[in-house]
Amino acid sequence: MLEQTWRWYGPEDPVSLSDIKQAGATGIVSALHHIPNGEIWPISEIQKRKDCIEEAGLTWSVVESVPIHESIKTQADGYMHYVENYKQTLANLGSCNIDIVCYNFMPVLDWTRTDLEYQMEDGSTALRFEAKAFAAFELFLLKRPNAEKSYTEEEISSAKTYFDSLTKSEKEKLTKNIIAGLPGAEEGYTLAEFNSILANYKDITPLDLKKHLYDFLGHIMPTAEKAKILMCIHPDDPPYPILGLPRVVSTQQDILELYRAIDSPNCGLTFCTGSFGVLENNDLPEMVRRLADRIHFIHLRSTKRDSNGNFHEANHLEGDVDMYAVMKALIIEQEKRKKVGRKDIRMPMRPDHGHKMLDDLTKKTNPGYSGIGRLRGLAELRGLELGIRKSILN
Ligand code: DNO
Repeated sequence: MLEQTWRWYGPEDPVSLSDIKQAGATGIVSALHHIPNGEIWPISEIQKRKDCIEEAGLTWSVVESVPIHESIKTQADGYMHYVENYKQTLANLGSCNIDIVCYNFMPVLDWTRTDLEYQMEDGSTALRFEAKAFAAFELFLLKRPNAEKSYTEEEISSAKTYFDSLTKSEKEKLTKNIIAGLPGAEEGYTLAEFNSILANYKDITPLDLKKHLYDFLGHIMPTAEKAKILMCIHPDDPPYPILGLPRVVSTQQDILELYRAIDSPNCGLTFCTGSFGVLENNDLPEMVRRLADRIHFIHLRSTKRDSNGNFHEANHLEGDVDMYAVMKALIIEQEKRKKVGRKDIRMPMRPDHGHKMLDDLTKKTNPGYSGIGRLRGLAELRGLELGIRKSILN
């Protein structure tokens, strides 16, 4: 079976290690969120988190994420200092036998949603990205210079109608949802800070950003190899440009180019079906097959998109993702690895996000990271995997 893992934000997470154990996961996905982005993670702090996970009878399977400092993405003056710190953090993680590290290369914002409590028909709530709400934010709340160039007349007028219908507190909520930092994003911003941070990218083209990514990986890969760490980049979420920012990790082509540019098995991918799945042209099962040998970590969730550029997070086995075909391709890859004697046969997967449902609805939870919603996701995915395995391998 794929290793069943679960994201845990540390001792402050409202979902406890004991809850996670009862959900049936064995591996933990965690990060030292209390250490500011760009600083070295000391061995003592890594070991402390590891001990705490192991005392609960679980293992620390993946680090998600060691975040990349903004100045590395823009190659601002002095960025090599942060590259050196990153290398030291990897060496420290390696010395504690942590062997998989997830990261992303999204400018400014990690993942983006406009609505964190979108009402589903069954009474649960989901995360949603609504195009006109996002347009209303950047055109009329953020007032980003030149933002109107990213939209048609029609989109601008529908965003304006939407904006005018919002109350003051709804406007504040929308702003907060977008820029205050969703769980796992190491940075949050105020509206005032935001435009100036975006401006750092005004002369950076997608090609430049790609080069910055490859430069960064070129610098750190020898350390990752020596520390026996598999690096796995997480795709852009959503997988298309927003806020006029460049995006370089959205498609199969992007990943193939990355594999080619950094020709090391330690330079791999977090295959996130929810992020890639928002683009209709991303053929997910085909992507698993093409990119398989360097998939080091897997996020499984499904999104449902519509023709207006909106999407919400569906139940794990519903929505647009053909989870059956994705799972089958992953199982085939795992069996292949076993056959050829590869060491990286764990292939950790986690149920990514989940609805707020049942008792989640009355609790404070990290958006997307509710206990029961993810438990449902994991249970369904585990069943799917078991069914496919029995039918193709026996
Ligand atoms: C959202 C997550 C992301 C992810 C980072 C990886 O739920 O999938 O925050 O952790 O992009 O660096």
